[in-house]
Parts: sequence; structure tokens; C-alpha cells
Amino acid sequence: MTDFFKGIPAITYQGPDSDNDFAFRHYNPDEVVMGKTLKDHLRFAAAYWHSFAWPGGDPFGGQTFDRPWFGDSMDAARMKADAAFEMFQILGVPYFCFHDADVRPEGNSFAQNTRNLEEIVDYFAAKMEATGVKLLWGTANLFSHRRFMAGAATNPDPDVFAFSAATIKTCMDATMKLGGENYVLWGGREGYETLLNTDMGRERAQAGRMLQMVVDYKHKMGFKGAILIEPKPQEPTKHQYDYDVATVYGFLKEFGLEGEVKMNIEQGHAILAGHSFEHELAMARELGIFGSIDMNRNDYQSGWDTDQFPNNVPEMALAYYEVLRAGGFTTGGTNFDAKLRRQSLDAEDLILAHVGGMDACAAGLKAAAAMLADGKLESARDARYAGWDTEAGRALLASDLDAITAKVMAQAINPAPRSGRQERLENLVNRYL
Ligand code: XLS
Ligand code: NI
Ligand code: NI
Repeated sequence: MTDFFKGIPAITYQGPDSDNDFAFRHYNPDEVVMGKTLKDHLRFAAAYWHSFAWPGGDPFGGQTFDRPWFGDSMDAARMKADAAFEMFQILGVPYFCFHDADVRPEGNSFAQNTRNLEEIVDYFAAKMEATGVKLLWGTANLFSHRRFMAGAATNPDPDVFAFSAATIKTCMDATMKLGGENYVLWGGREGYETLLNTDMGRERAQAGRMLQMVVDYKHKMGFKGAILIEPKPQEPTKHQYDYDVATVYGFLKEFGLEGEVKMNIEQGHAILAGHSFEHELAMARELGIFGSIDMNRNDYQSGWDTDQFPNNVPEMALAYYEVLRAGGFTTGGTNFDAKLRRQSLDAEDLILAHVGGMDACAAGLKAAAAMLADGKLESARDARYAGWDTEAGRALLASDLDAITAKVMAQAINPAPRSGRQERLENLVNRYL
């Protein structure tokens, strides 16, 4: 036990009228919606890195947080794990996620890193056994250490590719050992700053080959979870190869991996790519590669990945609407890849940030489920495309330009514009919130 969260109670559901800050108003884990409990719909996960490893720095200043586990010893890593599992239990989150670098001290060699990771994995295994908290996904941090400054798989130096491949293997082993339900690859520094020093063709081929090796290893080791890619544009490198869902799909197709890899989609990354979150989710659903979400928002003015806890229920309702239309999560879940603002120093800030995020997700999901159950949005959409469900509509797509031209002439086709009814639909959505 640590003293860090001392005095903070386990968070329980107390209903919308509760005046208690340390309570859920919307997230009742046992509430059944569309035949599933909220716990099973949302599959919440807390992220190790922002909550326990990030010191609170920004480009103008360093550490603001004062955590008793900051340091680079194994003892500090174990104290960090103690605090993390206490938080998971206070919140009642069923899952967590981690990078290797969040949980173990950096060694002076690959072998040392691996030993440190294995030791912590054993420590986690005992804590997971004792608490029932599970691993949503594991991943490798191939972007913080200076060796990765020019990329991991896409590095001009084959030694960095090798170091990265070996590190991914150890992180996949750790994920498998802990019963993780997914393995995530975020591109990190897989991109470039200037074409003047970059062989883009080579770099993309290297990234494709690395991903094929990851998929091969997954099958070799018998990992039953999903391999997920997390798209993100222009940060940290100016041109990221994994810009958005559509770009990654093209990449997967090129390397024959579209049946093997799915997407972990983050709200903030969608915004950076100039999309809405729901667009990215719908795109993944249409392409059959929807996997999981990182539910952290970006500030709309700042133009970088601010990783704030989610609090915009109307937006989240539209996001969960697409998640539900995709059939809900299977191996995926709702990961809070979110960090406190750097002035939020206290242990209770960490708890209340998650409480608010979980509550907003529950409210959003319930609104989405009501919209779907009601069916008004879907029938309005169906009505808009009804012409395509007729004999003539279907025949059109099987026709050709000559025949279509003859038909337009013969029938004097002259389309009459119809309202898209956007405001009416927006008003409809607001009724569920
Ligand atoms: C960074 C990413 C990262 C991934 C995991 O912007 O969101 O945190 O989720 O490497
Ligand atoms: Ni991010
Ligand atoms: Ni993320």
C-alpha cells in the first residue's frame, strides 16, 4: 500500500442527483443497456503513462508533479505499480494499458531493459491476480529515447530497426504473459521532417516489413488478441506515415495486412487530422478495421495533442453511436490516454479527472443507445438513400456510361434537389442528451 490516495474512497454510483464529487452520476457499471452492462459496453482502461510516468512538463518548463515513485530504480517502479493499482481499484476500471518505458526503469542495454520489464511483469501479474484488473493492451515506447529520434522501423540505421524489433518482441511477450487483449502500435516517430534527408519509399517499406513481422510473431506465439495501429498526423514528425484511418488502410492493403490489423482511434488524433472523431470511427467501421478507442480530447484552439480528459457529452454520444453501429467493442475498449493539466497537482485531481471522464462516457453511450433504439436517425438516413434500394437504383450501378446516357435522354431525367435536413437531425440528436 502507498499513502498516495489515502482518504479517497472507492467511487460508487450514486445517481444524477448526488452532490458528492467522489461519485458516479451516470456510470452504473451494472446498468444494462441494449442487453449488456455499461461495464461491458465501455470496457474502461486507465493509461499508465500519463497518470503515473508523466512529470507535468511543457515546452517551457519541466516537472510540476511531485510523486513519491519518481526515480529510476526498480523500487520506484514497484511503488509506482502499487499506486497505479490502487487507482484502478478506487475507480473500478476493469483494464489498464502501458508502454514498457512507463513501467520499468531505462537500462543501459537491451538486455537490462528486458530484465527490468520481466521483473515488473511478474509484479503486475501478482497484482492483477489479487485485484482482478486486466490488461487491455500493451505497447512499446519507440519514440522517447534519443535512439529513436529518426524513427524506429523507419530509421535510416538498421541497428535501430533491430533494437526496435527486439523491443516489440519483448513487449508482445509481456502483453501475452499478462493476458492482454490487444497489442498496440502507435507510429511515434515513424515519419519525417524534411524530404532533403529522407528516402520515403525505403522508410515505408521498412515500416510495412516490421508490421508483417509483428503479425507473423503474433501467430507464432499464439496471441489471440488484436494487433491495433493508432493513426496520428503531424506530431511528433511533420509528415507521419500513419496520418489517419484511411491512410493506414491504404498502407495495410499495400502490405497485405488489412485482414490482420485493426485501428485504435484517438479523438485528439482525429481532430489533428482535420476530421471529427465520429468520421474516423465510421471510416474504420466501413473498412472493417474498427478495434478500440483512446478517449481523450484535444483543445480545439491549440493545434497539438493536449490529451485532456473527455467532457463533451454531445460529441461523445456521436462517437459511441458509431461504436455501437460497428457492433460495439470486441477486444477493444475505452482507454483514457489522458493527462491532467500541469497545475492539477493532487492525488484527488487524478481520481476526479477519471471520474468525470467515465461519467461523460456513460452519459454519451446511453444517449447513443437511445438514438439507435429509437431508430429515427437511421430511418431518416435510409429515407435519404431510398432511391438506391429500388430496381432502377440497383440497375444503375451495373450499367455503363452509354446506357445511362441513353436512359437520361429517353426518360428526360432531371433531378429535383431535396433538403438534407441537417438542422432537423441535429435537433433530433439533442433530444437524447
Ligand atoms: C500519442 C499516442 C500514444 C499511444 C500509445 O499521441 O496517443 O499515447 O496511445 O503509444
Ligand atoms: Ni495521442
Ligand atoms: Ni493514444
